[in-house]
Amino acid sequence: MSETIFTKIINREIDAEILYEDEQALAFKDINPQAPVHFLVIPKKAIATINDITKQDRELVGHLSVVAAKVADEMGIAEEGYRTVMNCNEFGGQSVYHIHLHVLGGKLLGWPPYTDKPKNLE
Ligand code: DGP
Repeated sequence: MSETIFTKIINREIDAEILYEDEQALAFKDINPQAPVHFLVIPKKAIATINDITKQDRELVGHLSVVAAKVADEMGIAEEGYRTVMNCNEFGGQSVYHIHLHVLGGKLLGWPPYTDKPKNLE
């Protein structure tokens, strides 16, 4: 798999506003926030998409949610609530091919996420 911008953030080759780090994961602010609080939680292991997650990654992927909740609490959004999203491939809106959990909060969020309602769902 080719290296993504997130590997460069892990390796401190480019800057990011890092909120949390441990041996397995990193959390940092999204460069293009879609909510008052928007950060990403990534595994240090480079896994391209959700489709590439293996059974061996189960604990690691679960750990991302543990980190998300811890940082959400530290950012003051835990009680009111927030959303976690992991996009997959083109239709899921994925642009960086290193899995990442978006954590969005600080405001009442809308649902559903698409803007053009599919015809079969009108
Ligand atoms: P996705 O579309 O789900 O693959 O989300 C990728 C997110 O990554 C997007 O919300 C913007 C963020 N992002 C892309 N490049 C950078 C970067 O260099 N630094 C930071 N902090 N975030 C980035």
